[in-house]
Amino acid sequence: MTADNQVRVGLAKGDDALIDLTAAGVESITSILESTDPKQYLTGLGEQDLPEVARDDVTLLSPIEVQEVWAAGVTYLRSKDARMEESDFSATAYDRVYDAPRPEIFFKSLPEKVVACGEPVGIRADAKWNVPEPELVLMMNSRGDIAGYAVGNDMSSRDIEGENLLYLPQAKVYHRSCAVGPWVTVGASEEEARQWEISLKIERGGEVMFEGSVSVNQIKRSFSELAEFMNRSQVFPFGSALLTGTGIVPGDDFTLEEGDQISIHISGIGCLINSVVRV
Ligand code: DO4
Ligand code: MG
Repeated sequence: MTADNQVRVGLAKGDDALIDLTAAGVESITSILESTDPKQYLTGLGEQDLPEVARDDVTLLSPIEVQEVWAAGVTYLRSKDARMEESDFSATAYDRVYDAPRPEIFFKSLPEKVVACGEPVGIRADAKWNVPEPELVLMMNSRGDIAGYAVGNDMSSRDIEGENLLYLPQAKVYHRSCAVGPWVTVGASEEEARQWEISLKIERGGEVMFEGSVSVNQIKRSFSELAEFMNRSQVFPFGSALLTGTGIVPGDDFTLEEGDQISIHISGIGCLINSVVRV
């Protein structure tokens, strides 16, 4: 969004500038993801003589425009182990789904509720144990093809999920519980994306409270498998976004507090930064 509140579609040019694709008639990120070859389409647009704007002069909105947001779970060993430990009586559910042919996939957010880079994410007022879940996001088009990638945060209330697995929607879906940003990266194959590193840093009053990282390659399931299940018996007329699960879980003594800053970096994409607010 520009300084005068106009919503426009931009293509990154280096680290400091954006090419104004709206000037070329591009109406949405969704339309780019719907094209047959988003990378080729953007390369062609990048070669046109279009106006540019400094990155510092715009506010990045979430790249989720009209897509339903879903999330896969227990796709990394670390997530399975942490959840089995926190769980009261449903520990075996995680073990079973980790090894089952069908992945866990759950609804996470309506598009208009997704938080952008720079906006606060929420921790529930009635939860005592809250963590961010840094996850690679598959941006799929209406044909179910993976057309791009983004950085996601599947905010979770561990005490609510741990008390009873039937409380999962409350642990996962609440005000400001999902962030996606800072933009969409196109053109990477699954093989390339699996070489990326996801890292998480949580700061409180300038002090680092937690740092961790995981290779995307540690994900148990293939992206095509997740995309196939996501689109089974489903119709997504505008495409969809799928968070692919977390492989980083802070130690059991850690919970987020209001005012914390969460930075999630994925090496092939960029950094999603959000502060924390109690909701
Ligand atoms: O099984 C509950 C949620 C799992 C999840 O969100 C994850 O593994 O990232
Ligand atoms: Mg998750």
